[in-house]
Amino acid sequence: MTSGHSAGSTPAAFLDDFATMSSFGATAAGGVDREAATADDGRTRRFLADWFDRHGLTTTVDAVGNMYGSIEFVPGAPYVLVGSHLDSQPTAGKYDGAYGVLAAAHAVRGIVEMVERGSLIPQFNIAAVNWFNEEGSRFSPSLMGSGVFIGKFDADEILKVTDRVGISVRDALSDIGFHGNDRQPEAVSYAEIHIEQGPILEQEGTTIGIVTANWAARKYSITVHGEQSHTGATHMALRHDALVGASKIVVAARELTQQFPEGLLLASVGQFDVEPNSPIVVPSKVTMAIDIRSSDPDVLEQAHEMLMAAIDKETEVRISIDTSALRPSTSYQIEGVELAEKAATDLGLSYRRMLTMAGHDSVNLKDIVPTVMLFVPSVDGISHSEKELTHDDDLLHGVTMLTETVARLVRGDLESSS
Ligand code: HGY
Ligand code: MN
Ligand code: MN
Repeated sequence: MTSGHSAGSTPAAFLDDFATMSSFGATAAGGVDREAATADDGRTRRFLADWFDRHGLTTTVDAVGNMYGSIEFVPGAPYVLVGSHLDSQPTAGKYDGAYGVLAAAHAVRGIVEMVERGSLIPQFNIAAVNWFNEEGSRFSPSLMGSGVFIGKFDADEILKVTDRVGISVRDALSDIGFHGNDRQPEAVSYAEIHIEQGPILEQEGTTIGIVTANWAARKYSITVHGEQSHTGATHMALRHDALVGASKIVVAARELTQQFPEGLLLASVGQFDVEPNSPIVVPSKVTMAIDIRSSDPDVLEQAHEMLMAAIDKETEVRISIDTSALRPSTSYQIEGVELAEKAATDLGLSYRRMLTMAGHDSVNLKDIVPTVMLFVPSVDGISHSEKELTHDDDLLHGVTMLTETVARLVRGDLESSS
């Protein structure tokens, strides 16, 4: 650990901080397990709040647990926000989200130093952000904190959402001390950096990805209703086996992807709960979550129709669609893409434009302010796995790139280019 204030964002300090951060909720296989508002998420958040404090940033927390580490350069001016998320999937990698939050904190610190040195004249204020529950694994839907920030979700409704054992967002955030009541800062623009979660940058030997648009996605929660009976004593003709019905949907999701050219449609059932889950009982109920995505919105809609047809065909059980959410494919503002391209060129970093397959808080933020989304390479494209890896030099190039991008946003380059 660095000894404290004004340690700034040297490579050693960043890697040291990242190692400390990765120790919270660490798993034996080198990943982390810190779903939203768990005790380990709370520990990581306290580390971040302490970091903000030691580096002269003011920590505030809003009602849905979004954390801001801010500094006001220009009284009353809006904020350039830069962030990502500290929450993880269960048994996940240590980079997804957490890298972007720490990179944001270091970028903000770097910018404070530029302002103090007089090498940057700020037009706006700046804040690093940790958005609550990006992953959506413990509490659904995903992109929750940023969704409230942009006004897509109502904070009071979100606070009532419960996890699978009935704990509400409000109680979980209160338990870890992060159900705040601070005001959300007014945003003027947003930047985020993240691991790619795909293999393209690594395969091409490119250092920085600049995201132009997100893939379209549909997420469904489905309940398959059967009838509970004895596995050893019920005639086959009389069974209404919820697990058989659910299994057909699992296979249908896989087969959907085979109806399109390879790589155009991705689909899986990621969550699956069987009731009562006893060896001698024909299952009465299965709840499951399906995720389908495509770079082509028309393909996604065709796949949606095919999935609905497969569900309608089922006769042994009744299937209800509890929630069905569309995340449309939308573009990041071109002026932000161009700003990032100029920054990468000036830094001498190789870059390319690309799409994001995964969701990010930036997908929400770009609906209200110009937003820049950056990627660094992921080894073998692996993510949502303890095997997730990004090499240290790529992490550090990303921090440099993010800092330069955010410096230009704070300087008002977007406004002067329009
Ligand atoms: O990709 C996802 O949907 C997640 O929110 N990251
Ligand atoms: Mn993420
Ligand atoms: Mn993720």
